Amino acid sequence: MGSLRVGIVGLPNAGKTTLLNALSRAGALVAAYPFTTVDPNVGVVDVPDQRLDAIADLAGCDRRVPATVRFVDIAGLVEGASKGEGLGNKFLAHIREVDAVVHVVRAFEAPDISHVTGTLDPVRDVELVDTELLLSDIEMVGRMLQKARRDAKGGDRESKARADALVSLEELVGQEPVNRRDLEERRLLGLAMEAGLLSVKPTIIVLNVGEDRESSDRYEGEIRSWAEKRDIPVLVANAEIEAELSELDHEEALEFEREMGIDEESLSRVIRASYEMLGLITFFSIDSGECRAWPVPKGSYATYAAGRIHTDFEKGFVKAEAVHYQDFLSCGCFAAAREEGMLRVEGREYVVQDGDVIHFKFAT
Ligand SMILES: Nc1nc2c(ncn2[C@@H]2O[C@H](COP(=O)(O)OP(=O)(O)O)[C@@H](O)[C@H]2O)c(=O)[nH]1
Ligand SMILES: [Mg+2]
Repeated sequence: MGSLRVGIVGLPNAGKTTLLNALSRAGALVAAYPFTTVDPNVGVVDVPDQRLDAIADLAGCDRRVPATVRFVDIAGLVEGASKGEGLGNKFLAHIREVDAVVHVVRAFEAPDISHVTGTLDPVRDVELVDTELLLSDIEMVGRMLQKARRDAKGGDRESKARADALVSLEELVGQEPVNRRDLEERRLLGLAMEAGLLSVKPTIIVLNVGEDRESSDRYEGEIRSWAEKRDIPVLVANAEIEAELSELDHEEALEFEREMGIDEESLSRVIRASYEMLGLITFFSIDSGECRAWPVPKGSYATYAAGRIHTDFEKGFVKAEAVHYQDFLSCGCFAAAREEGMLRVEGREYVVQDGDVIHFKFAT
């Protein structure tokens, strides 16, 4: 699942890079596992999960491998990006490739850090970015429509149907805000996905607040009422402080958080929300002293899950022995779970559930 990615977008100086740095280190801090940076713009971030520790403690595993989310810092969005301003086209190409979006919005005051739009106004900023993405989508659908019309000229029925569908999609994308439900109802979601429409990608907003509580609360209220109408979740973080905190050791960080009255969960929430946005659930494996959390898309079959661990597991799949982690915790081990009738024997098409602890049997 290493290929699923969350793109971090936002205006320059909104705090994207700061957030990515904080996330990368925070993930490592929470799970005490080294993060890997593939390139400076990409952070592979551990997903904090207390279930992993609980299972590993009980099973006596020394090694714990959490699930990860890959975040990509996508710089270069400015007003006019859809017309190729700034890094516009390059930016838009990168963001089309991600599976979900974290939109960082600046809500911190800092006279020395310039603001591209002049003044602090999170709702205006979020709308500006939103508009660029929308314009770019409209252009994208327009181009696809032109091509479909050309193809349809020959009288080809499929191309004609495609052109008709694109006309409907164009209408829908033109009226903000588009949502997945509308698209699904009108059977246009597949086409929207093919186009990589930005306005349809699962999105959360991270409001990057400063230290002044009063103005933070005000901005938060404004952003929330904007986002609510669009079904976009809002999370609040102070990226700069989080980045500084992530350089301290765990005890120091806790102390500092208490003093500052900071919500220690803010980064974990961003990571978890991103994970869920990607449509991922977690199953666990225990093997030779290693307990591992595996991300799979919701609705995955047991055979697919097996293949995550090893291609041999998928090819030679015989059965999956599964126990929900709560039952695993109450029984203490696989053998006890089997005795108490908690261990389920599942076949190839078993739909893996979030929190399953699974042992695969396979033949070579
Ligand atoms: N005061 C304050 N400064 C911040 C905060 N977040 C980021 N910055 C600073 O703002 C500048 C731009 O941040 P950066 O992460 O590079 O923004 P990007 O352009 O969106 O990647 C840097 O100097 C950061 O240290 C914050 O929450 N509070
Ligand atoms: Mg940056």
